[in-house]
Amino acid sequence: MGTDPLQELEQIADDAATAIRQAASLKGLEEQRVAWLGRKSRLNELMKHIPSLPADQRGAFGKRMNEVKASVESALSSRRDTLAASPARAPLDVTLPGSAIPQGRLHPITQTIQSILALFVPMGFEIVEGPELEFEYYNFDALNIPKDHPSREGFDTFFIDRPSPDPTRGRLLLRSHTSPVQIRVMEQRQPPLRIVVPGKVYRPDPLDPSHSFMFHQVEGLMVDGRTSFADLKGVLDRFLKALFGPDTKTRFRPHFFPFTEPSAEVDIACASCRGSGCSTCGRKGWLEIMGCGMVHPNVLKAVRYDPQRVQGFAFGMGVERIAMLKHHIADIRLFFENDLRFLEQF
Ligand code: 2U9
Repeated sequence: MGTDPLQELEQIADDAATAIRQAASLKGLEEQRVAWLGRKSRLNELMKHIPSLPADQRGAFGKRMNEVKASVESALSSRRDTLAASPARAPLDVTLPGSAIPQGRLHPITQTIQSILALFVPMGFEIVEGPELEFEYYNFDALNIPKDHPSREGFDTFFIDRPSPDPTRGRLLLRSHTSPVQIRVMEQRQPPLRIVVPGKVYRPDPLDPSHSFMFHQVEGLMVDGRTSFADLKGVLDRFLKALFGPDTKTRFRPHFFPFTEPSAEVDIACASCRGSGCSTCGRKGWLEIMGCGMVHPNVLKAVRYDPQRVQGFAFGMGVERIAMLKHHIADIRLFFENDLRFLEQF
């Protein structure tokens, strides 16, 4: 040994600390342990020189030797903890296919509402929304629905069990159609008016394959000085051909609604049997798709429009029913169960 043993000891301490810090795996660290503390280590070699040191230096040298060993052991143990916590990464294989990131999507009912609205907007209709919590006045009275009409009964409307904040407008309820929004718009604005109103509506029907206590409607209203039933037929025929295909046949069948006169239900020829009759259309050859009519003069009067000067048409449709017909879905409840196996198909 040419150099001073104490100097050599400090050098070993430095070299060991650096090498242990650089160990990149637990296996490499074990090699470091053997190299610095094993039988053939530089420390062990140095130990052999203790007897040849001057007697008065041996104690201090031995003490320093033990300190260096202890610090090597503690460096090994702390590096072992670090490596165990972050296992060495497998080398990145850039040729592997990427993992697919799951994509979200809009609910099929939202998609259906959007495609319905997208057909009315280019015909000049403006989209309007309104409250789901309503006064009896907007849901019934202003729409020419008589006080004794069965739809006002508790089993056809959800009434809210607390005092009305404005008794002159009647009780509070969950709207049973979106029509109250059209009343609110007419109260605020003057004709000409062309609006479409999407939204949730509530009816206490027992759940079954075609009924739910909450569903969605899109309703529309056009009012001006000369709007006729022919305009109504033109707009709805164009809408239904755009939604169900250019060969779709439509049929307007007389009906009754309190808020329109005359009123009609609109059918499309069943696409499954082309009108000859099958199970989809109940062997009738036609599917009932929406209702419509000319706005009743009493409804115009309720919003202080003059029925002598303005007239309008209105229509309404159930969104779930349209989505079910379009996608051949047999049970409305599927829309509300949030089963991803169903939702991911849209
Ligand atoms: C005002 C005046 C008239 C809206 C209309 C219908 C006909 C209709 C049904 C379709 C299936 C409801 O969801 S459903 O059960 N709706 O048949 N709705 S006319 O008439 C109005 C609306 C507002 C001011």
